[in-house]
Amino acid sequence: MIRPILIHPDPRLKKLCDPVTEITADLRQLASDMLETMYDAPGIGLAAPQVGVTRRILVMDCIKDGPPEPMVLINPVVLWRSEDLTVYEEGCLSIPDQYADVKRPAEVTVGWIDLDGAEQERQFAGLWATCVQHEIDHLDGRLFIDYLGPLKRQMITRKMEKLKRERAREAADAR
Ligand code: K2U
Ligand code: ZN
Repeated sequence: MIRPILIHPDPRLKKLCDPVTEITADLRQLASDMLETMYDAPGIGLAAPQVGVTRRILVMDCIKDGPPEPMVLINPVVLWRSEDLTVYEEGCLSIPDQYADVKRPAEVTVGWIDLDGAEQERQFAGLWATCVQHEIDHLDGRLFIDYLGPLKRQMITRKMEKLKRERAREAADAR
């Protein structure tokens, strides 16, 4: 099912998420819900804390045109980062309609456990590299605005607080 995406500021988005210790039916349902929620947003990545679950699992599908390539990464770890950096104008489903340039290593090698419990390792480049680093940051309670200067971060946070007040008022009026 599609789950609501938390909007910044929210303490659950700043938490260091807990490692997954067992792959259960509930975890599989969470992964399925996260993929459904990501495609619906639409987005190309989503981390569990964004749907209020502070556990180390993320989903990704950075394929634009062509058959979808959904990935589920459990307890992901960055094993290697390139020296080269790239800048990408990032957004975040938890910080809607705000974009800023973020500099990150151009390529990363990530190790993780898949839904079958098997260990995986892959080197990512391009948008996949940006996305996987953005999502792993979520598992460490880090948002792309944490890479910005304090004034720009504060301006974006103020906008999100206003948005949340407006959404709360709309919800109250709808009742
Ligand atoms: O984690 C999220 O909030 C989903 C992010 C993932 C992402 C952020 C920046 C750069 C790459 C991935 C996005 O909101 S998904 C939306 C999107 C779509 C196409 C390109 C970039 C971002
Ligand atoms: Zn995000």
